[in-house]
Amino acid sequence: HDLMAIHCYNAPEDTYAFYPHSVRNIEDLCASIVRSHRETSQHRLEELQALRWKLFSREEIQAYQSKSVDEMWQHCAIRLTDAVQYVVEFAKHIPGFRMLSQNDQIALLKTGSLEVVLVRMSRFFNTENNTVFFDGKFAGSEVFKSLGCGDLIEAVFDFAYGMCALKLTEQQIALFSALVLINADRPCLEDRGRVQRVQRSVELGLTHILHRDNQENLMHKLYQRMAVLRSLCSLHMEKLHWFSQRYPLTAHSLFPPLYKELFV
Ligand code: CLR
Repeated sequence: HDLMAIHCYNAPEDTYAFYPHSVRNIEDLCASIVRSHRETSQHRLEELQALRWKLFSREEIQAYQSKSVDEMWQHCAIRLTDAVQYVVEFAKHIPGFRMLSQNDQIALLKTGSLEVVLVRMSRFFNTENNTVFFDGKFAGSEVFKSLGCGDLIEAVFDFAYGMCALKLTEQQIALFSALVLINADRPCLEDRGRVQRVQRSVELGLTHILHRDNQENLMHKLYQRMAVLRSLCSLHMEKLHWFSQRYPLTAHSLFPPLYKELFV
């Protein structure tokens, strides 16, 4: 059980964040979430900006395209799992998250971690040529051809493009990611009321930031993005199901344990 690594101890110093009543507490809550996002974001925006024209060569693209289906799935599953691990770290430092039962922490991560990875993908996306930072360079959707799920890849790239169009700041991305994760409507929650209280505090934080930035109109668009995220994740599950029927050996012995635990 790899997710056990998130083993929760009560963190009394977080208690105030359960329901911040004053603006000061809302600001502290936002600051914690933004700090956690920054510390777990893998690459700073300036770094990515500097690399944005580092593209794969024709030969490198061909090498990805001539990988076998299972080889490419395994490769992508490893990359995704790595990204999920950073999201688990991010979650642990959202005030209130560690006060949830271990069951509820795991339930939220199971349904939300891939969604947060996809939100984070927009930071790694170049809209000028529709490429994503992958394996050290920027890759177009053709790089993922050998996975055999072009519709999923197109949908994921479209989503990243749409997220970029919102031009969110790092702080807005941080708060939105926290809101995607802390969702009291997820299945299998033990103490929905408690999750709801944490969710409300994060919602207050996001509202506060959007108000401060004079962008309240974004809230509605962000809720629309959340609906798209759900459909992407169910498409991912569908593809994974198809894949593991076809290649049970790879799915069972070559996928990273955390990937299996979350999705298979
Ligand atoms: C997302 C933001 C993370 C860093 C990161 C790591 C792996 C990347 C991912 C980002 C975006 C989506 C990605 C993934 C590896 C494979 C996956 C490019 C940039 C593509 C869409 C293929 C999905 C294949 C599944 C069907 C297994 O902080």
